[in-house]
Amino acid sequence: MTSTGQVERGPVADRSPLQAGSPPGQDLRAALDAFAQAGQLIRVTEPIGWDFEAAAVLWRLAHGPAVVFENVTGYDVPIVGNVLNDRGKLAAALGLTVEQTQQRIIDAVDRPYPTTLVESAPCQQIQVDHDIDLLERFPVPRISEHDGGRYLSAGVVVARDPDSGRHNLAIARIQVHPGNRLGCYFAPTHTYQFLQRCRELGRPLEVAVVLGSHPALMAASQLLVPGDELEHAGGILGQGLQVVRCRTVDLTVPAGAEIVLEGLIDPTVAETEGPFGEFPGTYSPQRDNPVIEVQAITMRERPLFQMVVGGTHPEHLVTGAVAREATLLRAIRAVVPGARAAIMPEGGTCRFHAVVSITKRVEGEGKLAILAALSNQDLLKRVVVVDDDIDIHDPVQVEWAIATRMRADDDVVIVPGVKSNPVDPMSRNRTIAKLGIDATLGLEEARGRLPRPDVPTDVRQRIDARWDRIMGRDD
Ligand SMILES: Cc1cc2nc3c(=O)[nH]c(=O)nc-3n(C[C@H](O)[C@H](O)[C@H](O)COP(=O)(O)O)c2cc1C
Ligand SMILES: [Mn+2]
Repeated sequence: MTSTGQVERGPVADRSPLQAGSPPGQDLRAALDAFAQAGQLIRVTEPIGWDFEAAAVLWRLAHGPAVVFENVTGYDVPIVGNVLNDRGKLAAALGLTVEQTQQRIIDAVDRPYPTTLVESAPCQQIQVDHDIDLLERFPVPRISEHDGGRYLSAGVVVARDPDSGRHNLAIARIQVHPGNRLGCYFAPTHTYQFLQRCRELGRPLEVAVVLGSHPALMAASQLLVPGDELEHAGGILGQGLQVVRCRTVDLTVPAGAEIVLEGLIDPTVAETEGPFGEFPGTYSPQRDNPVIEVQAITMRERPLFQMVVGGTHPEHLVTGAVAREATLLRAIRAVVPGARAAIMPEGGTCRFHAVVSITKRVEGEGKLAILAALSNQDLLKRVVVVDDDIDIHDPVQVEWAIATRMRADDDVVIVPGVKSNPVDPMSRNRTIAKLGIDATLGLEEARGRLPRPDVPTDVRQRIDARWDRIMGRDD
């Protein structure tokens, strides 16, 4: 694997704004256009099967371009993947740098944009409300070898809080059975809580599964805040999200979606779902889980079918990372104003580990950042805090900071027995120990210290300017 730093600082991340002066588009097609301009899109015309083959190609291009499979065996619907497999993709779709994107997501939490309701929408060009056989209509892929079946893996589940009425977004794995029944899994976060509330109220939960989304919507779906996530998606886009009313459920969905499945979850029903290859690099077991009964499909005329490769594929990891990193940084900044950036690296599955850089102003801020970070997310169980001269995207620099700025007896914090998340394969009795490493220098130690050994900057620049000649290349 190449170093994460190289991946994230690639040509996509460093692009200047794509459409200076004009707002970015809001749908998957606009994002694909942005990727194409950045040289980050491939259209495959060779026949590719939904049965592991699309996943195999996306694995081979793990951190690479987005892919449109134009010719999927047996279907007239293209598959799209690798839309958010690299932080630079979201940045490119927004016309921002990776650093600006992190700040944009933080701002989106504090400043949601109201949605704009439209009457007619691309996602309702075609409407189907009978003979709903999803496997006949869509090239639903098989992804990992031991998955229990064919899965929608990029479906954003839209639902409303039964009490407040606000809209929530959550990507969930969804197993497609023949006909109109979908098996799905919800960890005990918002959608799960809504379902519990519906059980108390004795009514079904209305849902819409949105397939084919702008990466800003995918990122918004991963926010761990209790706001209206359609409005937060607008905040990330920097413009109000256009939405349209669903036809058979009381929900609104992004007007530019490719495919929308409208349905109900009866909270008293559970059927077999799984196994499914999950982000920790383990399979979730087969269990009795909720079922969505699809009652209507709306879609574009020639829709694109979006997928995310499950398991430790970078798209499953990074899609979950961008919002988590931003809200983590926001929480740390509330107590350590000099917190500069946060990353949840792929080695830690973009969920379990974080690295945070701070400009330390007061002694003890490293430890304070640890405490703020570890309490911010249930999955997060190891955080490393470094000084602002460390590039947190470069695992070698982070390790160097730990090697040269940490004393294990003073700088390590372990909190045992913290409530964990059930998807952590190491949780025991539903708890986990959390680890913090303060790899920042003490203020006194930092004072008067010479910089890291290197040649003088002006000499380096002189040598750079003469480089081709020194290497014997003609100009
Ligand atoms: C590709 C992908 C697949 C996911 N699958 C699931 C899933 O099957 N069940 C689940 O609870 N969360 C899943 N997640 C994580 C949730 O989408 C995420 O935790 C989200 O913030 C939950 O939203 P909520 O807090 O509003 O419920 C997945 C995330 C990604 C990126
Ligand atoms: Mn939520």
